[in-house]
Amino acid sequence: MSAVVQRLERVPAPPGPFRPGFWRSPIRGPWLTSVFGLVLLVGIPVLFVTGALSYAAYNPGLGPLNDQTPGKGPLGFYLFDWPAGPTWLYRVTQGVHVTLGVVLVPVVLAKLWSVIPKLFEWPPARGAAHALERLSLLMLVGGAVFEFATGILNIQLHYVFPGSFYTLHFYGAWVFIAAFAVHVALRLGRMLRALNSRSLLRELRTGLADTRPEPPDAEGLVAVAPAPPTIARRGALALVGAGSLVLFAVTAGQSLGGRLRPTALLAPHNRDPQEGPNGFQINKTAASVGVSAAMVGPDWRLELHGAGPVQAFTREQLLAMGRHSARLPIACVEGWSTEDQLWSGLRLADLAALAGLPDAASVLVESVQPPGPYASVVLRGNQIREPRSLLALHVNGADLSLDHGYPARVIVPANPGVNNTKWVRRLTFRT
Ligand SMILES: Nc1nc2c(c(=O)[nH]1)N[C@H]1C(S)=C(S)[C@@H](COP(=O)(O)O)O[C@H]1N2
Ligand SMILES: [Mo]
Repeated sequence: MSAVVQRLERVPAPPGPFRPGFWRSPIRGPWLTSVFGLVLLVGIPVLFVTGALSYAAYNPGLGPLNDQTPGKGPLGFYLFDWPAGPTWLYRVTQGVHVTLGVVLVPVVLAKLWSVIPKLFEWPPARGAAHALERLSLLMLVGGAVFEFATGILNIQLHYVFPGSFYTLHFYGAWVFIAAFAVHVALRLGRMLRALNSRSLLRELRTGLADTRPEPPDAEGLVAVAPAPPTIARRGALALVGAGSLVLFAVTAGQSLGGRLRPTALLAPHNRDPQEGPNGFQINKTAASVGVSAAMVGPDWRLELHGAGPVQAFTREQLLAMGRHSARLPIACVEGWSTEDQLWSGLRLADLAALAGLPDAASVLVESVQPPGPYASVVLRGNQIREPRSLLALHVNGADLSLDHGYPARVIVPANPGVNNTKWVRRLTFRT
């Protein structure tokens, strides 16, 4: 190793970005890098925790149906029974996850810009420790780019990696957070010193004319031959902050709802479809997943499996069995959510009792939809017992529309949207 390193050190740096004089921004330096770093130091753990919570909310303990992630084994160590309430729980955790992820994009880009000379360090490795450190940075940068890119592609292009997004994003998150933890452990002291080296308030009062480079640093972030400044540090901070603010303004409405909903220009489900009781976001229309009106016509039956013989009910029979109501939102893994809608139908708990398993530990919910993603899910005992968990037949006083799951759909408090199966045809309760 050391022989290789010695030989490399004698090789002159290739021209271009590997040469010390190439990077000339006069504002690049440890202080600016640390300001962006501080924002990410707070933001990334929130992203990670809310993402990990979303994974728990999928109820992956219930077997391969809800959780397509193979061999997750040790990474699922923290899983717990996701609660069936408060009703807004998943709206909040996933709204924060997606909105914060979008809002941090300019900060991540600025942070990468601020350290870009390090990418072209010469020689590429000065020994084993340095090589290892650079490898961990590769995992850090690669992990960050991968996580942000897959997350954003998924919400914008609507499940671009059919079936595999979840797996990619999940494993990517663990690689990224491991590299992040190493990076923080190695750099925290340096970051705090750099932050203390200048006053933020003073920087905010310093205009272009008074902008000077930071003092030369051992890290090689500060330009050795700085160009005259074209933007002050406060200008750079304002640019990044404004970018984040604009992204927030055109995204957050999809989760906040109300009068802010139309402001969510970047949200794939911003377009509030129609007026009327069924006039709230539709994720997959019936047509888009191969569900036709004929499949849920007069021949439709709800099959109930449990302890006794299989029972089958027409919609009229279900309607005659009574009606319970609950105000619940739909909160999608993509981050958008609806206001509470008034759902009514039968309690899952009552259906479990009817199936002869009042203490059912789980229920397999199957849709008339052809087999594929989201055509079936498993719900847990605590979700079945929660009295606001419904097999809904009505929403906001009207029949469910075909796109919202007519003749019957599941709606459970705090459940990720993806587990609220539409066009239900069979419930299989199990102990
Ligand atoms: N059968 C079936 N149910 C489904 C889906 C689906 O594709 N097929 N999509 C799910 C997803 S991802 C969400 S967010 C919610 C959205 O419900 P909505 O379209 O009524 O708003 O339905 C869920 N139920
Ligand atoms: Mo969803």
